[in-house]
Amino acid sequence: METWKTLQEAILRGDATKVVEIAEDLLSQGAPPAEILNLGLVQGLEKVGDSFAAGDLFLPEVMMSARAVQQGIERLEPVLARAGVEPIGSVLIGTVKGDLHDIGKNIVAMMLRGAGFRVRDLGIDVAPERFVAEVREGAFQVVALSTLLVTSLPWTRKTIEALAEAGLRDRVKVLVGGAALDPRRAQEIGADGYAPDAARAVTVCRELIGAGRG
Ligand code: B1M
Repeated sequence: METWKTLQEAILRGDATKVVEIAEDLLSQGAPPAEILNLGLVQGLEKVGDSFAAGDLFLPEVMMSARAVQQGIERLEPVLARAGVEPIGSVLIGTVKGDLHDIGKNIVAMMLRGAGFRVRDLGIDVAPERFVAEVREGAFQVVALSTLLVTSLPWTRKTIEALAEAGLRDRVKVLVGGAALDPRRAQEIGADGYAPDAARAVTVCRELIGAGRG
């Protein structure tokens, strides 16, 4: 039987084929997809991050592991997403300028879709003016900004300021999250909400649009 440990070992090796194979085996054994995601894929990548911080892994290896996790997530997405449900709200999501990290942001987007939100994902390295243009064009209730790098934090603040300067700040709520943020920083930069993980991003989004906890 495949285990979280064998999944995490495959992630550390950056073996995408094996990661997808183990995720499929776990699914067919009846493991809940949310557990495969959180106990297998996300924890595996956290171990990669620890090894990187300790100098035991180098950037190309981290990239291989990240790619393997991304493929595992893509395999889980159809099982996690709930199809054919009337959207409960619309969210515009992206990783802020200067930041290329997207795995956490992708999980947040996936969980929001699974919870019934319509999500438009602008990807990574998104400039403030792009967010502004999209909010002007679309009917979004929440703008969700992901920031992992401390060096990109000023761009999160600038994105919120750009929405205000464009006269759009009252039209949307701003949710922020990612490793560079905490509740205090979120408040300092003028966000309406902060979530430490994808599950709580769903809860906070629901609260921000007044849809309750569901
Ligand atoms: Co980079 N990286 N990285 N990296 N990377 C970190 C973030 C770092 C902490 C590693 C370290 O030094 N220990 C460090 C940041 C330090 C800092 O700023 N304080 C770092 C660095 C320094 C860098 C580079 C500068 C390295 C270099 O070039 N020397 C470089 C920067 C490139 C750039 O962005 N301009 C870089 C590059 C990369 C890779 C490309 C190799 C790869 C990214 C691949 C990809 O995303 N497609 C990568 C990775 C994989 C990591 C680590 C190892 C893992 C990140 C991850 O995906 N975690 C990371 C170390 C770590 O976090 N332990 C690290 C799993 C993911 C599920 O978690 O993203 O935290 P996370 O998302 C969570 C929550 O944060 C939250 O929910 C998610 C799911 O629960 N969340 C939100 C995220 N967004 C949210 C939005 C919300 C709400 C919640 O609302 C809007």
